[in-house]
Amino acid sequence: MAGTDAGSLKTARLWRDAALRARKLRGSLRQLGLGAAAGDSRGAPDAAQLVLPAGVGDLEVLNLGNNGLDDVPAGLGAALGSLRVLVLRRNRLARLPAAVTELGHHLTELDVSHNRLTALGAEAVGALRELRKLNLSHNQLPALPAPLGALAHLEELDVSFNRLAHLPDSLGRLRRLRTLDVDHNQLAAFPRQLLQLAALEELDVSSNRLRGLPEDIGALRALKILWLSGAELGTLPGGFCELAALESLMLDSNGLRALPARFSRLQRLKMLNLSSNCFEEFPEALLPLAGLEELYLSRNLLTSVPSLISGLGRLLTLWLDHNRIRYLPDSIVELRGLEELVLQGNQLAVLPDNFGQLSQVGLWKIKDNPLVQPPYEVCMKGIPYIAAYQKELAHSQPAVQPRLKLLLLGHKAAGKTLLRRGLTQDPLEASPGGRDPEKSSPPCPSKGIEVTSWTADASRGLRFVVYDLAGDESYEVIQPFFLSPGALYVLVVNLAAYEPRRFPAAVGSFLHRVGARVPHAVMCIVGTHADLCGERELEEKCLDIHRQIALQEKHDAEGLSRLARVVDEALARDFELRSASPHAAYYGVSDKNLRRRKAHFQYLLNHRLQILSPVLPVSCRDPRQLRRLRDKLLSVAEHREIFPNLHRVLPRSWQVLEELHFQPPQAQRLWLSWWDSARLGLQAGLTEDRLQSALSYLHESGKLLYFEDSPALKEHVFHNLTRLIDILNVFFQRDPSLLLQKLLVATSGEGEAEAEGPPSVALPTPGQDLLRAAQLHHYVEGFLLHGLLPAHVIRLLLRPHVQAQQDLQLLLELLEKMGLCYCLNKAKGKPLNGATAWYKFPCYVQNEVPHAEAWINGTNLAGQSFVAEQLQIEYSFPFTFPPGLFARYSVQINSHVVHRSDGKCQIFAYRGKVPVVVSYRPAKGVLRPDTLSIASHASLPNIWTAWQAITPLVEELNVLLQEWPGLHYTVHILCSKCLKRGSPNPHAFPGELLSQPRPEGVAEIICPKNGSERVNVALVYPPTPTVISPCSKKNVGEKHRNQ
Ligand SMILES: Nc1nc2c(ncn2[C@@H]2O[C@H](COP(=O)(O)OP(=O)(O)O)[C@@H](O)[C@H]2O)c(=O)[nH]1
Ligand SMILES: [Mg+2]
Repeated sequence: MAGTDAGSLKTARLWRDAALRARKLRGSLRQLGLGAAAGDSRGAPDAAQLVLPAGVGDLEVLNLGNNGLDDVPAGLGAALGSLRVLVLRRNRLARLPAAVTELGHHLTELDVSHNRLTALGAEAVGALRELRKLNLSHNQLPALPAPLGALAHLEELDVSFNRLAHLPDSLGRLRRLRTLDVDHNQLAAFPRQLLQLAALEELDVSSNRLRGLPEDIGALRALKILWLSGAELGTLPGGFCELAALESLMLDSNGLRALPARFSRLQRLKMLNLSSNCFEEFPEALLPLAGLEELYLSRNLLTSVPSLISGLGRLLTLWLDHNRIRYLPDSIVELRGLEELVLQGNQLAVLPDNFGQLSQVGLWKIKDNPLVQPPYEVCMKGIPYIAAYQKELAHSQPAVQPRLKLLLLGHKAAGKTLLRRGLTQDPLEASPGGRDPEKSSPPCPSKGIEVTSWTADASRGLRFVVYDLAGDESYEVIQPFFLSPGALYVLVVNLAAYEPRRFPAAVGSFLHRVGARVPHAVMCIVGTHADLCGERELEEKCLDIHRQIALQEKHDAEGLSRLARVVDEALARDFELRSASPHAAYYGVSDKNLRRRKAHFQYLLNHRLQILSPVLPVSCRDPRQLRRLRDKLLSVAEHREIFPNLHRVLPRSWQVLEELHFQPPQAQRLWLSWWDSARLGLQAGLTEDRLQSALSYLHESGKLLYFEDSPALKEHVFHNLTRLIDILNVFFQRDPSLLLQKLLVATSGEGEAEAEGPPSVALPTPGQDLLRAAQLHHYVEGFLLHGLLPAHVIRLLLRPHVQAQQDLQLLLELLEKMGLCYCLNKAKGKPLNGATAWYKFPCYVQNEVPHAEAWINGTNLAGQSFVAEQLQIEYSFPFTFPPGLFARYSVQINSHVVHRSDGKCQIFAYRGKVPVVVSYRPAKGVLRPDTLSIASHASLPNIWTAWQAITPLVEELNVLLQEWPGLHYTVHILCSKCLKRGSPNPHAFPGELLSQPRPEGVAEIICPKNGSERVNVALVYPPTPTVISPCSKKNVGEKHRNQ
């Protein structure tokens, strides 16, 4: 061995191992790879002290990539007499090694990409006379030597990502060149010598400042693929149309406004990308290109699409997003083959009739359009729903129904309820004398969430459905259900109590919450108690709120931009390099996952809350001020750009169906059976087969609840939202005396009403009253402490809302579906055989930690924990933690676990025989955000059992988090080694790895925390990638929730 230091010893071992490996695999040594395993480059040799093993004379392929080399071993050229392929990519070479010259006469492929080359020796290049493929990309070359043009056999040349300002004239002599990549250089014009390359089939000149193309570019007769992205072309010359062999053409980001008239001569064109240009008119010159399969016109200035587009009969992909298109031609439905249709971010209000015929469309994006016909709630569900709507519209008359959901949010005692009463009161009734609105309806303790219908403008039929969302924390679990897109949000602040330091609690947190649930929500801020503030005070407080909103917004946006930049930097480094640096952010994360992450940050940045300024001060006791506020709200609601929904067009039958549901006698009932609903449907002119689409729409638009996917619930229509909310309020008011009183009243009437009631609470004889009260007290206590209630007590609580046993059953199903409680002792779908069903409401659990004994006793953990490896997936929430998420999640995981034991912030449970722990840790200051983690353990050989235990829980959480499309959170896989060591600050691998397959041929991953410790790959990557990636935002913003 050449040296005695550790580096060269290691080098020697590398060589030997590789040689052995190669021999073992192939018998004779023809290929030798010395590429370091991912993550290994830091310890790799940096001096050229490599010594060749013996017997490499037959070697044909040598891969020295990814080794941090700044030279190659001396004598390499002489020893490798048969070498054809040499790979030196991802090293630190500053010049071509001398050995390359020696290999020249037999080398056919050379890859020196991703090095630090600043020059190529003319002699070295000239020696490579047999070369067919040469890759010099990602270096720092300012020029190429002329002898390059003498490589007569060269077929593929890649010099992309360098600093080339010119190409040598000799390049034109490469008569066999088929592909040439010169993209991402500093060329200032199209190099004319390239026009001599008659064999060229693929050319990439993107990202150079060409500022135009030569008129005779048509000389490239064989060219099939041409990349000209971001080349500052401005226009195309007429001669461009002579490139008759072209099949794929990228012309995005070139400031183009038009195509040359004879563009239609490019009859072989299959793919054309014209995105991010300046087309104001649809480029008609492309309409005769009958063979076109993919057309991208995203991010232009188009206002319309010609009806002749139907001539592009082979079209599979059509992207027209982010233009200003107001109408689509009816003929677009003739493009029957379309599979991708992207229309997001335009001005579309109406889709053509028969649009539903585009049944092949799988990729469909339509959000961010002011849709009214079909309304957004229909469009976002997909083409089949559009088809059903259009069919219905053809059957019955269209109807417009201006109605808007208005949500009052804010702290307890902010003035929401008084404001609502003041606003919704009949203006004629409120005399100008200033009668106290509170007196007209006597004050009562907060009833929780309330819904009222308010005809704000009778002449125009404009109606608000007002949701008064209780400010009390108890309602946090159910509040998010009511935050939905397309509503007008009113944040109420008590100005008399407001102080600048109370901003986060009174305003900031509400903005975060709404923004996380409904990214683009429209919000105005109303300050109440204006009558109790001095004029100056009023002004200062409003100004302070205004200023702090702007500050918070700026802070959040900057934070997101910073995070987006980290993704950009990671992307710029490209996958292989990323996989070699365990200490870097996004270590090992695939380009696809990074791009997805990037897109999500972009989405978050582009969909901030729309906060209407200024803060509107009002005294809820002054009718005149209330009237002014009402007019203000009306003018906001009437804004077509902000609330297109207000003008949505419905088939009259759907509207009649809705009205019938809310007419007596059925209006009073808590729910209707499907058959009741179907009867109303017939009255509205809807046959049974058409009822489903109508109900689905009414569900999406928040008029009623109809769960078409739930076997337990789909036979029912929950149309009485007011009463449902009353029922929810019963569970969430958390007042022990109220609860007890309800139970006592209910049981006192037990005897007559309930013959089949459970014995424990039935049979009230006078002497047992005390006993009964004590028992009920016990239940209430158990509920408020542990969230536990038996079904028969729930039934008592729900008097008089729920009477019959099957009604109770249905209601409990509904609560489970909403994720508010789960049944402790019922296996899904199986009957209980008469036993009492117990229900658990996780949001009520008070004990800090679960009963650990329950967890430990069940297993043979003792003794095993020494060999067990920890798996822990951690979600952190830097801006805001979704209210009620832990409680909702507790319910959601119930079908996956057994033997669970719940604490306020922790759940111990089992997946089969494997233990799992779910923990929530509230934020501590700004440095420690809220986290939610899912953990399990197993011995290394059995680690797949731990993965099997946590993977479904991870996927379940990802599904739940999709209800929060505007939420920023990160996912990490904590390092097992660090966890085992008990490190307080374990290393965190990017959670994206969960959705990636294990890297091939890699056994260990490096944890940079503890002196580059190696972690078995099975402790970082699951055996099979998770289905839903943590950052995937499928249907971002297209959440279908009640509205
Ligand atoms: N003087 C005055 N009192 C108000 C005003 N708005 C609300 N209040 C009172 O503030 C208290 C809390 O109001 P309420 O509407 O119940 O608040 P909520 O918890 O947000 O619904 C009640 O006593 C209201 O009468 C206002 O503008 N001026
Ligand atoms: Mg209230």
